[in-house]
Amino acid sequence: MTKVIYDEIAMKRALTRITYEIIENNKGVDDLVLVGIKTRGIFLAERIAARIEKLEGARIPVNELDISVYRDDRDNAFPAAAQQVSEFKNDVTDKNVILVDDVLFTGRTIRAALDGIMDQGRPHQVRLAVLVDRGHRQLPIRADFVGKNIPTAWDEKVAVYMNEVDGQDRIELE
Ligand code: 3GP
Ligand code: 5GP
Ligand code: MG
Repeated sequence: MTKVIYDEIAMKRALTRITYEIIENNKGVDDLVLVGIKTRGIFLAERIAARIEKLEGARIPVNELDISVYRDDRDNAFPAAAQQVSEFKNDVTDKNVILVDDVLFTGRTIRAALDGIMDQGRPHQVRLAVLVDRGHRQLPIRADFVGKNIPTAWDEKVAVYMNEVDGQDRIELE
């Protein structure tokens, strides 16, 4: 059985609200840098940046982060030192970083992402924006900006579809 969490319109509204919250919480957009995690976090970060540009007239940089090198549970086929870490386009030192991902679950991805960010500079602050928080944290990590909190069973799955990769905007609980 699947349950629709967000249709296209509700997803738009959630992203617009999160964008307003980010601007208000940051007291403007000075020193803001967005970091999107791998596939869908990057598209979400780009959507937030587009909204900020509309509202504030400022183009906020979006950087891409692939956290697979930093995971604590990855298969250690290659030593971390030999793996390619792609550099951000922007320096994050002294910046207010907003880390963006689609789903927050155990928190291990975010812990790894923090390693990835710190490898590239020393931000003034890092805050987290996610579209869905599905619970089951295994680390002391929480999101600052949340689309929706969805209580889930451990083995349930939140399916996130985004236009950029899936041809539609929709979130379902499976
Ligand atoms: P994403 O790159 O768009 O975030 O982890 C690889 C992909 O699989 C991710 O896509 C993620 O959304 C999706 N995925 C779906 N269910 C799960 C899950 O339970 N755990 C993890 N790690 N990824 C999941
Ligand atoms: P965590 O590291 O917090 O356990 O999981 C977060 C990462 O795994 C996110 O990048 C997210 O994409 C993915 N993930 C975990 N659970 C789900 C889920 O139910 N649905 C989707 N779409 N992604 C998930
Ligand atoms: Mg993700």
